[in-house]
Amino acid sequence: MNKHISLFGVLLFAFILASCSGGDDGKNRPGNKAENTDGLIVVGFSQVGAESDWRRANTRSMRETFTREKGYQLILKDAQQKQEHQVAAIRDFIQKKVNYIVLAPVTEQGWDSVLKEAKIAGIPVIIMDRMIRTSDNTFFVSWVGSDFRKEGATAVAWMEKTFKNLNIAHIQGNIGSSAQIGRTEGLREGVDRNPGWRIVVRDSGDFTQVKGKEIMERFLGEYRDIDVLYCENDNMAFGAIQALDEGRLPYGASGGLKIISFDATRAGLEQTLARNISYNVECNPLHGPRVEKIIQQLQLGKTPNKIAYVDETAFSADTITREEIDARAY
Ligand code: GYE
Repeated sequence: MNKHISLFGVLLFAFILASCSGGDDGKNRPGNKAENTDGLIVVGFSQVGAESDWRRANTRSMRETFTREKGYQLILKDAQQKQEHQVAAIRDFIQKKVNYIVLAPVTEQGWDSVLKEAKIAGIPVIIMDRMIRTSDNTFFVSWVGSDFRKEGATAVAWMEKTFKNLNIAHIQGNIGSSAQIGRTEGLREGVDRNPGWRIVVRDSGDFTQVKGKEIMERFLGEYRDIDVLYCENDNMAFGAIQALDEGRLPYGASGGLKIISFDATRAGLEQTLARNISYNVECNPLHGPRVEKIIQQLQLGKTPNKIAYVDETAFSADTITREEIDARAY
């Protein structure tokens, strides 16, 4: 009898163990020392592109973090701002049986099927920078990035301190990306609250300098009575500045049209110190060490935070200092 009980006990224990490791969560959190034949942890990284200074700093941060010396093999694929390239990259990572997939998604929607494939393959997915919308929250283990709506609200709070009546020109980032959605949402809330504010022209410049210039040229052809340009990243602001220079329209913190920008990259802050950009809201791209921390937690079988926002600040042309720019890591 005793023998039977203990045999039953062993079987039950084995069953519980098997069901724990076979569960969906177990698949997404290996908790093992997954590594390639050289003993390196293989990380497949699908990057949006190289559209901006922010993006290039983000790529650099990932490359500097995931080095062979530190025990990683980084496979980086640049999607040139195309979601279909990202989907293909993720499928390739699955085939290569990488240990982790890091995705910086170009847009929020459209990831369900490919992430399901990663989940079935048992490869944990970490989302970095922009967010995704999925039908199943277990398609990714963790996300780290910025609170884009808060960034928009920060810019709007500055506008509210400064202006009552406003004609606003709005250059948006990639439509459908979290950075665009949040920053646009922040502005929309400001316009809703302030009866004297009007958005007079709006278009998307895909976060690039070339498009920022093109759009600003067109705006100026249509409408010259603009008080504020709300520009959703530094590079598009650089393009807009070129167009303003060529169109000979006064702008800057000392008089004329005011430019608000996002990212606060070193080049963006130079333009802020020069008083060309009046207000620049920080967006921090140095996610490499943050993603590494998540991977290290997973390696130890720990559960990282599902969502982690980065702390950010903002810089005004009236208060920024040379020291702040020189201390900037990107
Ligand atoms: O603001 C922009 C880049 O997703 C936060 O993408 C990122 C944005 C950033 O191209 O410069």
